[in-house]
Amino acid sequence: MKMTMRWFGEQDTITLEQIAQIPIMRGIVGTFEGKGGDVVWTEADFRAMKANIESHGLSLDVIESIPVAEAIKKGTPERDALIDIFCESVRNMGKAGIPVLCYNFMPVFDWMRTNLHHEFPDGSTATAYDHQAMLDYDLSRGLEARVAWARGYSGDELNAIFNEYKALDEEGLFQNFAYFLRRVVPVAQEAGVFMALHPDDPPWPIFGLPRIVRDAATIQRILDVVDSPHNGLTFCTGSLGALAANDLPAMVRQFAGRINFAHLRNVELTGDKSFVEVAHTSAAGNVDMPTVIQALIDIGFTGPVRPDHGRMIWGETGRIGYGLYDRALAAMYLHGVWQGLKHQG
Ligand code: DNO
Repeated sequence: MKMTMRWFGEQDTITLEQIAQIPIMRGIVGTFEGKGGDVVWTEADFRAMKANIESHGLSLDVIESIPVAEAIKKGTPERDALIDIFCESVRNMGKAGIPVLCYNFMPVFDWMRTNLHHEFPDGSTATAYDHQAMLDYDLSRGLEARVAWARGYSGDELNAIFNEYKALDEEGLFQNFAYFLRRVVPVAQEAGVFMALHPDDPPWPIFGLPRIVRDAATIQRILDVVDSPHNGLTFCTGSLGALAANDLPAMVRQFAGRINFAHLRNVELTGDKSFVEVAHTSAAGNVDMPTVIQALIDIGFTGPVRPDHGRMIWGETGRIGYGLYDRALAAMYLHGVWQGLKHQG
């Protein structure tokens, strides 16, 4: 296992110096924030990011994410040109020597929460998702930007989006995903890049848009489209842990050899399709972290791992889920559990 931390680039208020001061931190999960999947991400840009990170004694292990254009998910005629662009970016990652690409295939919206400031009795805050609150939104009034969304949407925009996706059911989305994988995975393989699909978050449809990466069966079907370690997974315990039926250690074992990256975080389930993000420690929520880590050790996982969404603690303000303090605590916790279990084994 190699401990890494997500860093959003120069505009991140958290610096590489700060990250490098976390004792066990070895790598960075980087991105070019705001850059779309409709332009080629160049080798020169990747190399510049890598050199900057390496000058702080860290390595650039993962790009999270190159966005997959909506036309690819919808399967409209422009998709071929956009897949070519995606492939070119993957080739450039390979040339720059960056081994893992985390990406997702969620229509339109990335991770979604209904409350960005859930307050715990100790005064810390985190995000929460309540399905009923989601269903109660009056979408005709639009939606403000959410955690991973660069912007909000007006009621008219939402209406247009839902119309464009109206004809697409889960099977249609799967077929479009399979088309994408058959084109991209061979390129990734040649480039030496390991694709790492992020599960849907939350792992069920929102706003009636299909979502298809949620449990062992749906993931297995996607991995089987192209049977290659380059067609792999980001094992995200927070996303998959939001479904109580998901047996996380069993899933780790099932996907041995196909897990290219791990996001380790915890959620507390608060009802049907409802949860709160909590501290990473086992006692704080429903994810039993040592059993997941034990499973990763058992399958011989040596890839990058990162703490995921943290709480806001000690008065920190900033990017929700991506403050420094709680993620640094989490990294130390995850490392400690890992080291302890390895020495026992
Ligand atoms: C949230 C992240 C996701 C993830 C993308 C991967 O913090 O885990 O936004 O980066 O879904 O493409």
